[in-house]
Formats: sequence, structure tokens, C-alpha cells
Amino acid sequence: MQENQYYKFENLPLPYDYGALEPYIDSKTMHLHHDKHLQTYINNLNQVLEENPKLQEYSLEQLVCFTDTLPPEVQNKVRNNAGGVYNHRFYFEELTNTGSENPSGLLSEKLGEQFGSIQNFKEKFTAAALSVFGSGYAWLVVDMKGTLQIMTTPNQDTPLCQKVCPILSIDVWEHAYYLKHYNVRADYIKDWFAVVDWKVVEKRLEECLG
Ligand code: MN3
Repeated sequence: MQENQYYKFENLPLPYDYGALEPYIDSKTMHLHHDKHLQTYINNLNQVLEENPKLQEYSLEQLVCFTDTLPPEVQNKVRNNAGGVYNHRFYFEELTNTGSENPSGLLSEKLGEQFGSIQNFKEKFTAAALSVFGSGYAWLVVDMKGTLQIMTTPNQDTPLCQKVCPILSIDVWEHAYYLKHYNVRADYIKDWFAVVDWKVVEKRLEECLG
């Protein structure tokens, strides 16, 4: 997530092929999601920054975190589009075609401590993702005490800068699953778990605690 953190934002290629997550997440969905939806957030964010050159020195994280301090007329555009860029990069980065093993190491320990078992964690996370009304995300975050928590956000809001450090997210906007899973979000969530790269999540956990 270190690359291309400043204007002018570019749509970085996926770290795997579009078809890499088949049969869980289909190639057509990945094309649409990355090349159309994420591209639109990138274009809209670049446009608002082009029109407001003072904002061009903000990093992506700063745009997400300091939205409320920006001129009122740009706040919504920045919130939705900087959030959209940050959230989609975060989501695409944590998926893998190499087969998803279960969490290990410290992450596995913490999930066990916090939720009883990995299975219980998956059930609670699934329930949270199902509870998002309309469009949004479910997240696993680390709070300031180093405790894992599940939370949800609407639209393209992100928990980043809410005094928690996100390590896992599921995009439950219909565009993330409608072509393959139709309206059955539960099936998508189950398939999504099969392609989570727990190594990425473990690395994020270490960075959050570091
Ligand atoms: Mn999306």
C-alpha cells in the first residue's frame, strides 16, 4: 500500500490476474470492480484535487483522515472518493489465488482469545458483514489496547484514523458480488473467506502493533 499515495492517483494493477480468484470471485466481477468502480473513484478524486490544488500535497491517508477539516464544498467528494480508493486498494491487496490457509501465529492466537475460535470469529464477522444495510464494509481492526474488534462502515467510510488500525475488510457493495452471487451476500462472504490472504492480514496486525 506504499505506492502512489499522492496526487496524481493511478489505478495500480491488481497483484494477481483477474481470473486468479476463480471460482470464488469471478474474473468478470474483478474486471468490473477494479477497472470500472475503482477507476471511477480514482478519476473523481483526481478531478477534485485538480480543481483544488492546495489538496494535492495531502497523502491518500491524510485525505481520508482530515476530510472534516477541508473546505465544506469538497468534503463529500473527498470522503467518498479518497475512501473509495483507500478501501479498494486495501481489499484487493488482501486476496490471493494461492489458496487460503487459516490464520496462524499471533493473529490466530488473538482471534482465539478474542472470539473463542477461528470458526466463531468467522461467524461473527459474517454476521457483521450481513448486517451492513445497503453499501459498505465489515472490518477487523486493532484498537489502541491491541484488542481485535469487528466493525462496519457505511458507503466508502473507513475506520482508518478512528483510533483503530484496520487489518481486514470485506466490501459488501453489490458490485463486489452481484454478477456471480446475485443477491445472496452470504454466499459471497463464504467464497470471500476462501481467498483471504491471511499472511497479508498477519503482516498488517504486526504493523498495527509495532
Ligand atoms: Mn467495491
